[in-house]
Amino acid sequence: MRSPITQIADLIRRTDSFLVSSHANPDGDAIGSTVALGHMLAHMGKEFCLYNRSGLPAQFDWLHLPGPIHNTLAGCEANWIFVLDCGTQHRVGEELYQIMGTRPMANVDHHLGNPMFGQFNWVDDSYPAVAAMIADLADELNIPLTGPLAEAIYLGLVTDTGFFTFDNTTPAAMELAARLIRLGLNPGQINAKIRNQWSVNRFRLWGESFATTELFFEGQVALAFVTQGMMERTGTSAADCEEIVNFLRRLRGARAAAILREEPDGSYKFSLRSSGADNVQSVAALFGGGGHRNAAGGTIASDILSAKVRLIESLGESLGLV
Ligand SMILES: [Mn+2]
Repeated sequence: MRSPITQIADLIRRTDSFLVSSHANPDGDAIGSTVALGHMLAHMGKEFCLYNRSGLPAQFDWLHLPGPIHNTLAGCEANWIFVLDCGTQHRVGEELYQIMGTRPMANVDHHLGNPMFGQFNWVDDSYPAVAAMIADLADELNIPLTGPLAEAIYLGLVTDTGFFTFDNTTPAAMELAARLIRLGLNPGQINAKIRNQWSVNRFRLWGESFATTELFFEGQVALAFVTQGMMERTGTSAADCEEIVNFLRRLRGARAAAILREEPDGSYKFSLRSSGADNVQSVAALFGGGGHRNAAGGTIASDILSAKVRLIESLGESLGLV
């Protein structure tokens, strides 16, 4: 039995054109792995189309792209579809989801509970980031990890490990970073590009959201929320809410942090964070969501009050606090 990485390298060698995609509202790993695979396909002279339902968010506009990131599939022809960093297939957005049956698909992911929705599935939750999987694929294809390819891989690696602070900061993650630096990547320069991207509007939104912080179970669970009204008032969007939950987890004594974000339809998306053995993925799964043991999320279709109650009760039970 050949390893998944050998099989996927063979698939790339014998195929002419690709659609490379990831989840809507992309984070650094979604965009980084998309762009990195694009650079590799360009290096190999392949035809490809990069796609994200949300396009390229402004905070990533410093990336050197191998081609445009389309936010529509019009004109994107491809023999194979790559879906990167998607724990479930519907995260790619409606347009791509609708055509998923029409072409073979490679599912490359590191989320627990990925339902293996591709014709080809390379799913390995021991990887800290899909970008690290793409780096191994580059090695398999003898493509050097330098220049814009290295920057895209580093972006995915640092964002998914919380800049090497989460439990998924494995020796392999550090070794990959060391290799990229050894091959010429400048860590000070690229970290400034990745991190110093905030608008003053985002600061104002965060101020409003932090002001909603509540503690439960004697401070062991922290919860804050963001409403559509807050985003409208501050001129921000859902993308500006990312990371709030990571800061909430900094509260001393909090074992789990939760943020609820109102969607345009009035439902609430939630993100959960924990550390060590405290499993929030199992809580997210109760609401049909998913993710990793210490970082997970999903959607609750109810108003803020009942969404809060249901989430807090589930977290309390899961952490053995009730
Ligand atoms: Mn990821």
